[in-house]
Amino acid sequence: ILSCLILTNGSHFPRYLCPVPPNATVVFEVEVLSVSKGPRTMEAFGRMDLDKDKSLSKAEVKEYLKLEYEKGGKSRDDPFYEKLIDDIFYKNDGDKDGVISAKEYNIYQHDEL
Ligand SMILES: [Ca+2]
Ligand SMILES: [Ca+2]
Repeated sequence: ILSCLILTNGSHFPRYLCPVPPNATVVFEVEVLSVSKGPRTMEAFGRMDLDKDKSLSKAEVKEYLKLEYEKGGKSRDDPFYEKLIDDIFYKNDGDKDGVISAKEYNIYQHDEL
């Protein structure tokens, strides 16, 4: 188990390389997930957070959606984005203050998994 621990901490891969007790596997997977998903999640958040105030306003999410859709060659009209944003904020803005905080965004990402 000790050698497994070292392997797991050093890289994203070797969670299945060595046998571990059932309980330990869960812990390892959580650790591996938090390592491999965490930075990517926050990177996407940072890209959306244009004014870097660590929260996403509706305008920022809209900008991001527009960019993403235009990148895919499928630009949409405003009502389309508004509806999407309403849905996103309905699901993610847990305290209903009109912005998605980093914490709320992270919770959303985990739900998606
Ligand atoms: Ca912001
Ligand atoms: Ca909020």
